Amino acid sequence: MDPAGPQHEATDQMIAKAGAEGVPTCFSRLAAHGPPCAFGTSGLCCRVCNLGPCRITRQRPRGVCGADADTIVARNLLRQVAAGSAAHCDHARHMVELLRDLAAGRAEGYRIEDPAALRRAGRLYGLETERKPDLALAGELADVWLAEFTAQDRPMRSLALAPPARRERWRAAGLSAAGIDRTIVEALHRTVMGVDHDYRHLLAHTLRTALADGYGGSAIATMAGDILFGTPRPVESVANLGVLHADRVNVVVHGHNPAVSEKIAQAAGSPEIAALARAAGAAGVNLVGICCTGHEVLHRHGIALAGGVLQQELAIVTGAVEMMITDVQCCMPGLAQAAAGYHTELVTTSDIARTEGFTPEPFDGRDDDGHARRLLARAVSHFRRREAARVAIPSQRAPVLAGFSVQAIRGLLGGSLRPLVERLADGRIRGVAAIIGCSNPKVASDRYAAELVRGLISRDVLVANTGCAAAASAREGLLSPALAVPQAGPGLRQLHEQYALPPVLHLGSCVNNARFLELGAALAAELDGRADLGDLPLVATAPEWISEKVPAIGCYLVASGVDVILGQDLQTTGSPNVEAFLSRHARELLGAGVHVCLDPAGALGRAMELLDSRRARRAARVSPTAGRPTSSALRAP
Ligand code: SF4
Ligand code: MSK
Repeated sequence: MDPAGPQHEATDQMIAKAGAEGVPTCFSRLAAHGPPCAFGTSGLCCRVCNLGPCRITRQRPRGVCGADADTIVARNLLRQVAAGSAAHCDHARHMVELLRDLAAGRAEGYRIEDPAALRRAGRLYGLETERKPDLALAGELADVWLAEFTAQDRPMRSLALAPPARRERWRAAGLSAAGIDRTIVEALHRTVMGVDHDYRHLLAHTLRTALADGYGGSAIATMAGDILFGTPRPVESVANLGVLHADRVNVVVHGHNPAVSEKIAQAAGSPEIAALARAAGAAGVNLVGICCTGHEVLHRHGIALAGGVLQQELAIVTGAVEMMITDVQCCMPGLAQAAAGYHTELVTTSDIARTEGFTPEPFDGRDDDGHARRLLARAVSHFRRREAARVAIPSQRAPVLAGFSVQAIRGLLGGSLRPLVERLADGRIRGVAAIIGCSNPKVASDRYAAELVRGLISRDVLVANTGCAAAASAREGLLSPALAVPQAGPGLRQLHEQYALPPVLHLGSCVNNARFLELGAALAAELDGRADLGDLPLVATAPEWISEKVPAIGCYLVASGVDVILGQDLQTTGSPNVEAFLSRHARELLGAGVHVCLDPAGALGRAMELLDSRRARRAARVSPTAGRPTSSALRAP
């Protein structure tokens, strides 16, 4: 099966180079695989016990145990969401453990980079924050967060990050998640053969598990990252494969955990490493990022972004990468086959991630600075082994303005979200759309995301971008205000003119989708204090998805009252009942549902319909004669 259409130019050049040099990539492996299995695609394959595996057909509507399509599809989705949530939550655990170790004096070389973020988070959990040294507060907060993993009989305290009206909806629907670990363990228990077979019951736990991700794992990882490494502020940089340099030692950081990449970034800027690089005949060391680790160093340090998940192997195919330093998630094992064709050393820095062909170099909080310097020195030593004749770096690179945390947005708007709320109320801005998720070689990568983002901003919808979808926008120049503003509608142009808030906001990595929840909650609070995310003109789209983390994100957004439009089906098409639950029943229960629009024009139309109907609903509920302030009436334009 061929990728469905042309990839972006730089990506296409490297796919062609890989083909000419006989280097396998996910693109060539996809072609070799042919169409994917229809049972897997529709969710109708069950392999949770050894009576099977069972595949459901019209002739065989039940598995050997008697499970029907609804049970099997719902069970598979819950397992997917549990796995995706576990990835975000374990990432959060690592960040919290680092914070705890720092407070206890056991994390050499780390510090509280942003004390204001520490105090902000402490206040959210009701801690006394004013008369306490930073490290004491960090220790207390780490304990509170660790208890979010182990809570047994009470809901997670982090659910209080959502507006009160939303929490009441979860309570009424029985969706308030208990501790993260309990919720995810229960998801696996329920889906073992012979436990939970009611698809509605399974799907309710799917939403509960996703909430443990959104308000637990993703929000905690985001807050802890800001405390330890700084809350992002707008920073200029560049993106695409053209950020690699032919005359420098190129080092790529890749994965999701910001702790290691922070240390690598600090070491890469040291005079000692620069001197080593010069001695090796290079002009210096060029550090760039891929995937969400790339977003972490982009939005805190302005380090260039080479690409998203689909560019990881292609960066190596340039022949100009001396070392790729990976941590966790989305680091393809196929990197080893790509690197075998060049001089690139692959390194894994996480104790839980091992891949043949990767050198294990676990960072453990002891001498991480020294460890980072030693790794970079080794990367420099590989420079002499580079084959100059095989180096081909695409020229494409686009300017980027990244780093729009909610605090940064509020800062640009003069200290309050009121200017944005007023514009949402009077229709100058028609909504806020999160464009999130992966890039998938099965579809025409970037086209969907770019067309949708362009369409949204031209209709005065502010876009919040994360993960590989943000990398796609970056490649298209849509994260550059200079290039995006002329494509925006009058409302967004005026917002930029007055407040320097661009039409497309880079919110960061996958766990930073929690910033979209934070923005929604802050807008709701600014609106009238009783508002819910479901009352706001918010929508989310995942144009393409690969990782199980994306169904988890989609489910916590829906549970939060944000409609989610997917550019590709979930693996649930084998059960019309499951699909109806996610699209219609979820809407009755939570005010939002899952929609699938396979083409960007359809997605744009649906997004505008959803945003405008939310505005009309709010306007109908809050009539001017009721004496409410007009700014709280979200009118359709
Ligand atoms: Fe088949 Fe049931 Fe076992 Fe699934 S749990 S593999 S449907 S017998
Ligand atoms: S990196 S989860 S491929 S967005 Fe967060 Fe990209 Fe998807 Fe990984």
